[in-house]
Amino acid sequence: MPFTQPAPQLANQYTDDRVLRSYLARTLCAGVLRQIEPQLTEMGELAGGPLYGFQLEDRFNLPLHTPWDAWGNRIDRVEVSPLWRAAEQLAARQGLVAIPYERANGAWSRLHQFALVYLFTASTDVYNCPLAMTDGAACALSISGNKALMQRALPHLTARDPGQFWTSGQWMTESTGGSDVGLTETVARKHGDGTWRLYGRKWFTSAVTSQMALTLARPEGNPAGAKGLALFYLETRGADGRLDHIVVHRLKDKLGTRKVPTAELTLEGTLAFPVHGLSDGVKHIAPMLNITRTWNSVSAIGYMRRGIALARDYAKRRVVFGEPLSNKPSHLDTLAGMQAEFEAALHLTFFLVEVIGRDEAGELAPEEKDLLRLLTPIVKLATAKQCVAVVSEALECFGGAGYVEDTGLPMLLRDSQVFPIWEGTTNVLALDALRALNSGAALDALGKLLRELSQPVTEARLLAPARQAQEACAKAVRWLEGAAAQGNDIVEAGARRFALTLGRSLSLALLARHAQWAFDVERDERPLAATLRLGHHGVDVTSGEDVGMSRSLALD
Ligand code: MFK
Repeated sequence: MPFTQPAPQLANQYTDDRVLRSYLARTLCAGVLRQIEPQLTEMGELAGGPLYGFQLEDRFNLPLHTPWDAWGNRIDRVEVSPLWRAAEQLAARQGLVAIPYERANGAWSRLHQFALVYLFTASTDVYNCPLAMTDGAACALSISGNKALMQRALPHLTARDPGQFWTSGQWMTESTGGSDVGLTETVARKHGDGTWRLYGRKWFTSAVTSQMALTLARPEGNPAGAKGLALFYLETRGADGRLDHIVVHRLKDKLGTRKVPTAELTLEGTLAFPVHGLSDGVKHIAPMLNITRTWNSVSAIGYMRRGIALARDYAKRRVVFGEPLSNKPSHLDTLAGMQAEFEAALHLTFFLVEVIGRDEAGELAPEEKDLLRLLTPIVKLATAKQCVAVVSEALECFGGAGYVEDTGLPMLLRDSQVFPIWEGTTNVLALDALRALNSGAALDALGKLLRELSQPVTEARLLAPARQAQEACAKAVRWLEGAAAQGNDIVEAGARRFALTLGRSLSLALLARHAQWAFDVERDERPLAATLRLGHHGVDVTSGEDVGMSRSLALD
């Protein structure tokens, strides 16, 4: 018989996840953990078993757009894959959007939700995208004060009954650009009957199958720029079930997220309702962006974990040069490096989730609100970059098999590559982080947090990384002060490295704090090893003198 290689297998993705379980054991009180653990176990079983198998079988089922019916009627039917249909049912039943709005566990409800999302995400081919936008829309509507729209949409967006559940789109991107949203060309026209109707072309509308969308448009006569835009709510279909003056031109042919039906479409007089006044649309959609950016971070750690889980299992099954890969020191060192980045990213992301949960429960002090505004972009940009690096490394752990489509592995990398791009690229988010500094209040809060995180750290081997985190952050702040004196170009040029340093420093501090706890309580030195390794990878990427020479290096 010729040799055949056993394929990698996934165990229960919750019970097998030391890092998540240890984090939850430290963070949650025993009662809450006891209450949510059966659901986490169930989701972990699905994610590592039936859903994973379904995902591999569903590989060729891309969304299908049928513009016309046989008789020449424009229908723009979009069908999604069987896995996506199942994922929607599952997501609704498990309350993946509903949980933080039901708030059964108070400030911990966000953690409950996102722990489930983290387990769900890598087995459902980016169904997290419509869920993220649905959660973002529910959040933006909840704080809009628009009672009519809240009463109309929130019961659907947060429904657990799949028959009642709606998803929402977030239609921002136009061909003028996904970053500079103030250039939006879509116009909102008030008709004689008092209704608002939208006219314009949306260039990148993810999950066009959604029942509603939040979108930006410029009421006629408003000035150019972001302030002149307004936030509108629309329902995609009229009472007759047909698309409401929306023409879908085509679905995008993308590198990854290929199951997501992302469309180019034109609004040709679609009925819409202002959510919150007739200006400041970017400001009013920002709460949605902050939630979708958090989903992005949670999804990034979910994909890192998936790559590592598969690579780890495979290392025990793959025999080379006379022994399993799991006996090879060079391979183990590679896996350990990936694991350290993942553990840091997980603690960073779930820290953000904790703060959001406390914010929604009304528990944040004003300076913590400033910190939250800063955390969202830095966690998103740092984890997205880590995810691409870790998942790329995971593919390499399989050698040639990692490059072959029917292993399901290349798809992981293609899907991961979206995390630094959508919901704001690394540079756009770095500039957002600068805006979030709020005259230094957020940086003061971050410095205070880093000091607090270092206080419980007493184990001798953890002292240096805890100090390293504080020093790197302090150095970044000094860099910013110096750069500000040299002018805005220097600040902008160094913004990415500044923001990455803040994100990585905080993740190191969080990891060290957790490592101390795991060392004391669980007698586990693995988080300590992850902390030391991350410290060696480095967290300080602050700019030096070279930053002023970027232009000539980049272009000449
Ligand atoms: C897996 C999970 C993810 C799945 C989701 C997939 C969905 C994909 C489909 C998409 O929609 S992707 C497109 C996502 N697009 C973006 O993320 C936009 C990226 N660009 C930015 O974020 C720019 O920074 C921004 C458009 C916000 C900049 O625009 P402007 O015109 O320069 O606005 P400005 O002046 O900075 O901000 C306007 C107001 O909003 C300000 O408030 P004030 O008017 O009171 O001064 C800002 O403070 C506020 N603001 C902006 N960003 C904010 C914010 N407030 C809170 N949080 C933020 N993040």
